[in-house]
Amino acid sequence: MVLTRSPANPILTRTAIPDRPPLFSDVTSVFNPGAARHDGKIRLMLRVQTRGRETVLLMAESDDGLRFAVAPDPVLFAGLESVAEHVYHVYDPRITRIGSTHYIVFAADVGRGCRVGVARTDDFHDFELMGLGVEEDARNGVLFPEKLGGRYVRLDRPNRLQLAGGATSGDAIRLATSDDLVSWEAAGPVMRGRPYYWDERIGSGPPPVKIRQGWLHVYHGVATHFASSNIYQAGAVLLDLADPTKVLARSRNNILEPREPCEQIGQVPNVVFPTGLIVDRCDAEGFAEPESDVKLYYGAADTVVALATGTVAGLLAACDD
Ligand code: BMA
Repeated sequence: MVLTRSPANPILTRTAIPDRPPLFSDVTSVFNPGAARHDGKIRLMLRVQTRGRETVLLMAESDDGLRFAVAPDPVLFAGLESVAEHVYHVYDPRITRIGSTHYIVFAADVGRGCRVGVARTDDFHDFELMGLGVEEDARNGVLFPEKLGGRYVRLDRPNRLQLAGGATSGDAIRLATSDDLVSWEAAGPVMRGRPYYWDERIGSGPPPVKIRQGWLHVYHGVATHFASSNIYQAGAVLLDLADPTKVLARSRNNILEPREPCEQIGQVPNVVFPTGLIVDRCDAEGFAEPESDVKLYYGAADTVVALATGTVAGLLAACDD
C-alpha cells in the first residue's frame, strides 16, 4: 500500500474552527489545506467555508502533524483588496518554500472564471499579494521549490471543461515560467487526462518534491464516467529534473480513492483532494531521502481535512507506467 490513512481521520473538522463573529461562527466546512514546515512546526493553511458560503483562509499549527491548533484570525493577502477585479473566493492554497520565503499559490474566483494568484510570507503572520494572474481561466497552480534556468517554474491547469453537475475542470497540466511570479509565460504541456480511466480530468496536488530520479508530484484525477458522481482520486507522476515538461513515469492506478465515510459523504461526495505534502528528511543537497516519511494532507468530500502517510520510495514506486 502506497499510502496509509491516519487512524485519527478526519484530523480537522468544522468544530476545530474558532468562532469569529460576524465573519464566521459555527462554520460549515474546512478542507483542501496547503502545508508547510516553518519554525519547527507543521503549518496548514485551511480553506474554511462559512455559513454564508464565503471562503476564509485560516492558519493552523502542529508539533506532530496530527493535532492542530487553529488561529482565529483570517489570513489576509495585503494588496488583494485593491486588485481591479472583484475577488469572490480565495481557496485551495499550495505552499512552496524558496530560500526563507514561503509562496502561496492559490485559486481566486473572479466574475469571469478563476485566476491563479501568488502571495508571499516570511513568517506566516503577514502575507503580501504578489500578483493575480490576468490570463485565462485556470486553477491548481503549484510552484516548484527552486528556480530552473534562472526562472520560477509552476504547473497549472486551464479550466476548459465542465464536469457534469459540477465545477469547471480540465484535462491538461502545463508548465509556465516567470521572472517575478507576476507575469507567466507558457513553457509547454506536461500531461493530459486519460479518457475512460481514473484520471480523465487532472490537476496538480501539492508542489513537486525533488528526488534524485526527478520531480515527484502528487496530482488529482477525476473519473467522470459514473452516472451519479465525479470521483476525485490521487495519483503520482515523476517529471524530469531538468525539463519538467517530460513525464518519466506515472501511476497507472490511483494511490488514494474515496473509501472512508468522511471521503464518500459530505458537501461534494467521493472526493479526496490532496493539497499539502510534508517530507520529513532531505539530504544536504536538498533531495528528499528515499526512506523519508511523507505526510499527505487532503480535503475529504469538500468537508473535512484528512491525513495519509507513506514514504518517498513508496510514492516513487507507484509511478509505474
Ligand atoms: C475542484 C476544486 C476543488 C474541490 C473539488 C471537488 O474542481 O474546486 O476545490 O475540492 O473540485 O469539489
